[in-house]
Amino acid sequence: MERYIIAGHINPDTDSVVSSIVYSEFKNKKGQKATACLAGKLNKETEFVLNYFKIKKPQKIKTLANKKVILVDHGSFNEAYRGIEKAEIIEVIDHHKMSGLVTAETIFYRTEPIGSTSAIIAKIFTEEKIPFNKKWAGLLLCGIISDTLNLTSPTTTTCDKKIAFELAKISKININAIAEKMFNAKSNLSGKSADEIISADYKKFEAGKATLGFGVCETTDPECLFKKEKKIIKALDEKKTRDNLDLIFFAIVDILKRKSFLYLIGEKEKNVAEKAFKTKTGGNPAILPGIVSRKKQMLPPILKILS
Ligand SMILES: [Mn+2]
Repeated sequence: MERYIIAGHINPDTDSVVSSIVYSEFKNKKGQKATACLAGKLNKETEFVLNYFKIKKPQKIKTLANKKVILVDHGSFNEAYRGIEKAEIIEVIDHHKMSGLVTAETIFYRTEPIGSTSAIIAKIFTEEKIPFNKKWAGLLLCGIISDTLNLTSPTTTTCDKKIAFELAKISKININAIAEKMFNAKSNLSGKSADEIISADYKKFEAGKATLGFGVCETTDPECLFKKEKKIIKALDEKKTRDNLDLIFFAIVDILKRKSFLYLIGEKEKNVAEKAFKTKTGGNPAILPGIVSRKKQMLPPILKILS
């Protein structure tokens, strides 16, 4: 029997990593061979989560080429690990907008407009009547907490909440307590360069004829980032050139005060942001009260202006 590789997106976050780990356990339970693979360096939050449950981090592989691959938490080549063009995609489980995945064969493709891939994985266990163990439940719970900012992001659905409470019961974990620990771990940026900070949670999008890059840093301590402002702006400038982008955005998301600081490094970015958020942005960064989600609140108005 051939082994499946289960891969999350590049610039991995907690949701993508725990989804790949727990889904590989599910596949193994179903008698299929599957291994989770790591699509990049773990962020500090994910490191904390894996340590907390004493789980080894997934192995890194050189390439997905010539492998049978299951994609979790993404469904586009843009965000996939290297070698995907030459891989055989078997299955996709995701909660992002569909963006141009082309396959040679019919595949299992599951996407739901909910707050996290982890919640979809939990649903699959329930549907297939596979019981969770405490660790798997705890891992998926952390994936939900991470993607939904502890069930507060506008991406959160009642389904995420219901599943999170069930997983908390099974894993015997206090949701708020572990969320605080995760967010503190995530906010520890010591030893990170400005380029690492803007690239850690970074995605590329096509909009009309434009290519844009959009980095986000969710934190409980924005002040620590403001101190690195000059270096961050320089790093954004360099990345824009290096990656051949038409526009680049970077948002610091204040998890506790529920607002964002959006860096606008050029006239193009300023014009688009002013129209998108219907605000005279004026200063740099532009302050966006109540806005915390790139996927649901920042990106859609920007893409609308550009297309
Ligand atoms: Mn996700």
